Amino acid sequence: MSSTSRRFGLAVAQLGPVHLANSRAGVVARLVAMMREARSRGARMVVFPELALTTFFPRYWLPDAEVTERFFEPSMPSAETQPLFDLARELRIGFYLGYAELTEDGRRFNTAVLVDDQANIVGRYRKIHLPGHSDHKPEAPFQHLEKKYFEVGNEGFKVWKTLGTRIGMCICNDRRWPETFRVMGLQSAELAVLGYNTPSWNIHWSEPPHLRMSSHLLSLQAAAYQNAMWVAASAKCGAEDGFHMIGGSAIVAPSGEIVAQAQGEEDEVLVVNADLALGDNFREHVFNFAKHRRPEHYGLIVERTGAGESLGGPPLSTSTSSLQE
Ligand code: CDV
Repeated sequence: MSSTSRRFGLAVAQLGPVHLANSRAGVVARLVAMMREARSRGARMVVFPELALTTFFPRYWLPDAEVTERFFEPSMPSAETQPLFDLARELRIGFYLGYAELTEDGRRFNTAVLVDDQANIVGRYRKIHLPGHSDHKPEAPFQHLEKKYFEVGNEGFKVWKTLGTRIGMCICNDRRWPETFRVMGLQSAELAVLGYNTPSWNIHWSEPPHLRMSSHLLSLQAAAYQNAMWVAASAKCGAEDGFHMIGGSAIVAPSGEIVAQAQGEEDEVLVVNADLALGDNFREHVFNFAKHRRPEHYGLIVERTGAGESLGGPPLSTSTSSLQE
């Protein structure tokens, strides 16, 4: 039996390039315009990108003090981001915003906040899966210094009851890890929201560029389907000072189907009148966790970080089994 529909106006605001020379005030003006558009098209919530207020600075090797000074936010809201909060309260719309967080005691996180339709910050998420490296790679065309500029998030994957639903947050690289969404699913999330900055080129190996888009969409679709939740993902994209990042902002239904996808690499708003009840059938049947999950067989997921020896049969290092072929 299918449940009665529960509609939720869900918007993703993709952001085109933000160059080093662009001011925060200019970026916030673009976000404000997209928030207005999202609301006028019926959205209850709008999802903005990861590190939305500045260029994607982890591509630059710079002195730590300069990075902290130029790119991090010591408070949220701040004078520059206050217009977003004011408009959210006026229009009665919630939002997700990614930014570089500097804590009072000087710690740095890649963070997102969840803001309700009265402009209260109701949730905070600090990015857990930090990609890239911490050393300087002068031979690479650009850097990916998230491991240098941020600490690993220390607050876990939570789900917030707000805006009439249950919302989980994550950031960019987290979307490639199934654990991210399963932990949200186990807290009955109906919607997962995230922002991302995905460079079109992989500096570690010559990955064909088209795979960047396909693995991005594949990750969102698998996450949505396997956890019976809506997934909304917002890119910062296009060429920032010549460094290209993929677009492909998308809203995915609990069926795993993409129901909206950005057409270009500029500022663009997607809105879907999402039926939150669509997830119920999946939660009650194929992904009825209480009925079908077998955690007694999943121990390795929390016991091991890297891949190791097989639990049965000869050690992999000496085995001649088909596993090695
Ligand atoms: N900002 C990111 O986390 N970017 C990564 C890239 C480096 C692969 C991503 O997963 O999209």
